[in-house]
Amino acid sequence: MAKSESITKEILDHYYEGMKRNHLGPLWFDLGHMVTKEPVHDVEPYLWKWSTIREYALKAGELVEPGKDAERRVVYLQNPSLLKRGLIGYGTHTLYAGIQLLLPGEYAPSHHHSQSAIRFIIEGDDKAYTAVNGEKIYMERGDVVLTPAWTWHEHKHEGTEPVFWLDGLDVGLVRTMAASFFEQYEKEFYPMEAPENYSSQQFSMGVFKKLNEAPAPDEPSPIFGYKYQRAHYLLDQMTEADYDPFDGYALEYINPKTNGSADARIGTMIQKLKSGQQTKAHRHVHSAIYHIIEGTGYTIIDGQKFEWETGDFFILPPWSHHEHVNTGSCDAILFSFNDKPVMEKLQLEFSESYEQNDGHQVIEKVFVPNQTV
Ligand code: 1HN
Repeated sequence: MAKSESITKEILDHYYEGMKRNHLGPLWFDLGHMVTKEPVHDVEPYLWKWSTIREYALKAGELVEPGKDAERRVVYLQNPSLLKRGLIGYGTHTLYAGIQLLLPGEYAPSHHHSQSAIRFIIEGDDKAYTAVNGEKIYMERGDVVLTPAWTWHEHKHEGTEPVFWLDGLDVGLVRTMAASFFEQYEKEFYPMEAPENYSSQQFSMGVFKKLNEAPAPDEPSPIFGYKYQRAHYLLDQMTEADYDPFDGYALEYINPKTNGSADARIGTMIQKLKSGQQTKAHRHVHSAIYHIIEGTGYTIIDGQKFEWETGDFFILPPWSHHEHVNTGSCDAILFSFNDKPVMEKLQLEFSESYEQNDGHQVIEKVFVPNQTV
């Protein structure tokens, strides 16, 4: 590394030690650590069985009460690879997933925060609602409910059966940006300001705009509730021409004002694979958390096989080759949420297909979840 013979090891050692003491560094050694050829990360894939999550969430129903012992009664998914770095509540480096349980008659009080949140209803029959800025959105199995950043939201159960849903938030992203704010509403409930399910009903009979209405690229979605019935119908209408080699029959939830992602920062997708279908492998910068709405199959992530069935959750880390296989006799339907909108806005999104072996990975390892109870 020395420029000339006269520069001795002693001179260099003295120089580098002095640099260190003064909290300076030589870029000629360290550029490769800072600017890597490809994304480098500590996010490992993981899979949780629904039977385990459900058992722990139900038990929480006996142990803690929302609005009293807990702001929310939620069992969250902790990625073990990120806990090693002290990152509590991280599913991926940007995304959090938790399972919330609300029992008949219960409520969770109104609050807001700078994190965006999406919800996917796992068990529910339209008798519990999330109120978003004073609008009640009733929640049925398979529905997606948005509570975009800073919207006031609360939950209440008016029915007779337990309701479980997935909460997906951009906890890691907001933490990295040092931008977390949280505030409780001054009362337990925010005033009801809009008719029930108003935002979704307003758009269910067609989407219109006033003549003088300008495009609104930064406006949040006017829809807070996306019904499963509609998503399922649209998936069933898709033809061979709509089949995506990497994602099968896939739909993204959108904001009709912008045509972009329904939530500005958290992307949401539903996809279907028919019996026996197998997608081709690719990888992208954005990370995702998957939930199996129904079906049986597996996903290969960087050569590791993750076997799944209805209700399971798995982590798709950034920049990891992945392909999905439906091994069941019925359709497999997968919901996922991701950080793609952020990557796209920051011009960091990039993807590439797996070129070897006709686009399919070789299975080198089979994942076994840690089931110590
Ligand atoms: C939150 O506000 C909810 O409103 C659920 O139901 C989970 C996890 C982290 C931060 C805020 C909710 C949350 C959360």
